[in-house]
Amino acid sequence: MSALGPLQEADCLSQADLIAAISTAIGPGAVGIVRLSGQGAAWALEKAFVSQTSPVSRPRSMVFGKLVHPATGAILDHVLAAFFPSPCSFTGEDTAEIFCHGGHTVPRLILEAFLATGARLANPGEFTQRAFLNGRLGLDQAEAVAELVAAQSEAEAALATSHLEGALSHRIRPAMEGLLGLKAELAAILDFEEDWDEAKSSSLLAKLDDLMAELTVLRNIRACSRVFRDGLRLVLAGRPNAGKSSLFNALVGRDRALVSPRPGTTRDFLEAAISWEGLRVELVDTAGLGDCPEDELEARGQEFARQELEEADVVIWLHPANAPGAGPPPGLPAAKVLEATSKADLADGRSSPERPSFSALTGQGLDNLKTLVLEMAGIVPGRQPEAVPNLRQQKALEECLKCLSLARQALLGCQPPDIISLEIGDALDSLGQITGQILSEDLLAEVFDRFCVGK
Ligand SMILES: Nc1nc2c(ncn2[C@@H]2O[C@H](COP(=O)(O)OP(=O)(O)OP(=O)(O)O)[C@@H](O)[C@H]2O)c(=O)[nH]1
Ligand SMILES: [Mg+2]
Repeated sequence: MSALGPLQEADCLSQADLIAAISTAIGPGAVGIVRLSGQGAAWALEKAFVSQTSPVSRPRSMVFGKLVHPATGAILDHVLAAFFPSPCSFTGEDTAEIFCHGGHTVPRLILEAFLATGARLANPGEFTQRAFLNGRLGLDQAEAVAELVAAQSEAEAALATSHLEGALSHRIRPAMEGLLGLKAELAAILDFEEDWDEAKSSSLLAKLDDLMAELTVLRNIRACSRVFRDGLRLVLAGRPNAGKSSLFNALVGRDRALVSPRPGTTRDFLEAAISWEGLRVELVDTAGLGDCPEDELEARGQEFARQELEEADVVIWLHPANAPGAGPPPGLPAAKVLEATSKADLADGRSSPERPSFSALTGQGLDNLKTLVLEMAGIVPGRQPEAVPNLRQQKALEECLKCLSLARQALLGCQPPDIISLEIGDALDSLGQITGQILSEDLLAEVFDRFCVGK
């Protein structure tokens, strides 16, 4: 197994057919980018781009010129073009990029001009897929490209960038090398009939345990760091009239939810995304959970609220200072509930001193509430993990650990070395699915179908 490194200039890639796509979002915008990659990119560029100097003769430089339709000769736009010869391009193939005016029409006309030269429309993620297949990126790094494009907060973007740097495979590769070492030791026992004694087996067991511990740490990261990937779901709950919608509005910074002195105002739940310390927080306002709902609608609202309590990462349970009521429903894990006193401006010395208090009306105590929520979610501002597996990678890690515990059992049960080696081989295959060293059509589709066209 060798680490995937950047290709050397001398490496020659066989190039796939020519693909083209608009790489920027469609809609009003100053600049649009149309991208071409594959065999014949230089030819297609020279057919449709007219300038004093050919970008093909000045690789990796921006050249100003006119983009014309190759069949009609109609001038479509004044553009900048750049040519990146294989293998030193994003995809590893000959690539051309056209920087044109943005909007709904010009990029599309330019794309059509290239399709007229014989290029075909790229599939979703096909540029990144080619970069991966040509060894420019590991599979985990290719997935990081999609994560970066989809990032909705600074925290998600920082994590995706660290994945793009290869943070995940940097943690997985040493484990893969360790497992290959174990396989080699087992093969030596088989091939050279080395002694298969207790000393040998306990030395293998110690090494296997170390590798399993390493991988278990990585497997467990997701559970405690998921919020950096997926954002934090913060649910505001309490009895009717507790001040949930007022807190929701205060945190969102505008009047988004209806507020009224009449209990039972909120029925449907309301969601809004806000950013705290660069972290995406999905804020949810819910219907009040009273003793007995007055009608069918209130009952359904309460059902929604209970569902939201289940799905929350953190729940703020509000006790109004002027009418303290019951706590959260039983069964809700205490570790995710922050009980707080609302309407602190009406306190009259009645609020419980152990609970944090705030007033949505005056803004008093809101900063403290935010700090407490972040603490409960285990978030230390500025300290976030470098690698958090996505769901696909997590599944592969779980599978790998399952195979390794089978190998461990086989080792403890004094099974023949080839049985143990088989399990370790399966564990290696699971890790290889994270880095992309083990590939299948299904795996490629699972990863790249989630991309957008042009990436
Ligand atoms: N003085 C004071 N009044 C508040 C405060 N927060 C909410 N209220 C009042 O309390 C009443 C209920 O507020 P809401 O925010 O609608 O309460 P809710 O929990 O969303 O109520 P339901 O949706 O009916 O369950 C309104 O009259 C608000 O003006 C506060 O911090 N101070
Ligand atoms: Mg409400």
